[in-house]
Amino acid sequence: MKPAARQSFTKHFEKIPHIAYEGADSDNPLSYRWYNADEVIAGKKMKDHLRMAVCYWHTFRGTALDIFGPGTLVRAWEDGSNSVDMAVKRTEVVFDFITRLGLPFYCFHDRDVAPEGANLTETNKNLWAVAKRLKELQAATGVKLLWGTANMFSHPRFSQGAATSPNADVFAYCANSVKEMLDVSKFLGGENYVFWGGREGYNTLLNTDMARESDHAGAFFHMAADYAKKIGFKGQFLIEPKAMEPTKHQYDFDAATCLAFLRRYGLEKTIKLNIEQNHALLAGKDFCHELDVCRINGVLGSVDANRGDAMNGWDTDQFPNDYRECAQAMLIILKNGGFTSGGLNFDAKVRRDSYDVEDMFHGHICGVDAWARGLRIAAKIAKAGKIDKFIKDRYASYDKGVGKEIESGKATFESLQEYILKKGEAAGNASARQEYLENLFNSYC
Ligand code: XLS
Ligand code: NI
Ligand code: NI
Repeated sequence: MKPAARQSFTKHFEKIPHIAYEGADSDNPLSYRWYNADEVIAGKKMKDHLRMAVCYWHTFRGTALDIFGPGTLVRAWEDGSNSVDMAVKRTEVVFDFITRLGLPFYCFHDRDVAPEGANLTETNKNLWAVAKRLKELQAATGVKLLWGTANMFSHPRFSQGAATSPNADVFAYCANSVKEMLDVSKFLGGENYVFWGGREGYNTLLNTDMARESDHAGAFFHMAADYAKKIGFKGQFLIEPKAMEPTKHQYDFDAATCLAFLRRYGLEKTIKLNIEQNHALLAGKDFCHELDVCRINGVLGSVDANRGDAMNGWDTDQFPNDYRECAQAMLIILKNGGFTSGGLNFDAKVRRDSYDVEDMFHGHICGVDAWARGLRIAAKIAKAGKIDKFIKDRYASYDKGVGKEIESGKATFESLQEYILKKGEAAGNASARQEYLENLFNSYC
């Protein structure tokens, strides 16, 4: 870590050391047991494989309010106002936190960093006032912006959607939001720009013209792409699928649904996907299924690294802790050639009764180590090559004879009928060996 990153901007984390790698046997809960940023694994430093980011909203704007009661997290640095002054002061706490964790990136929505003003002109001005301070802090610490985004779901004006709202003024309002945030993301060197659908969806077809809403969303993305090109913003556009919550039918249900949308509007070369573990669960899919759908379609962009609870149907946004799932995910990411512009963003929050600043650190340390351990395991599995070989061998019948003719496009129904009639019956299937493979996978953990 560069010496500059050791500086403390605030006194709020005085009792917390800079989190260092101490190895698997350490009994210090404020240390990394698996994440050793500069250690080379599978040809690359761990920090460059994982590209981990702190998210501004949960960790610095969340108060843990829920529908049954108000927030419970009282942070000493907050003065209770939602002023620009407070917004600027808060940035120093954020960077103090990130540098103590030694992570290379952060992510934010426009409204996380700066409040709305009395009118839209003032709102835009507020955003730029804070962005200037963020740029100084990035330069002082070396922390970079993984992605920027705009919050187009909290304010009541977005209650019927953003670019898919039936109200054209809301569409225009959102054009301003994304335009400003693209400018800010460029200003801060953001490596990606994320669109999570927010309230883009519907609750009943009795009031919804799905075709028009879909066309409006397609037009919105084209305008965003045109503007990014115009200003020379080089960051990767990402859509973050989510199946439900807040609306019943979210338009970006899952990876496959997003792909169909991108292809319908000719956006498949412009936009990749940001896959969130918890959102995959809400779609009734495995996280790794969603990642692999992206990989085989060339749209694996980035990951919101959190975890949901398989027993309930909402976005619990917990810190990831299942290193075996992280290992399987890392296998897919490695197969994809690793991240390019993307990374792992901890879109996760501490529980409502985890009141202390220490808990913010424990949550992140747990997530960082789960993924770091997953990377170590995945690298071992990839190097051994046994699982890859098993999968390759399973399809060996397509490497020769009739299978090869099918894959090369030479076969027809007639040629195949002639072949199989002569044979009279298909060759017997080999065992798929799931139990053997699950045991083999565990042996690397
Ligand atoms: C909400 C989403 C959101 C996006 C950013 O469920 O996960 O936090 O990541 O808008
Ligand atoms: Ni997310
Ligand atoms: Ni989410």
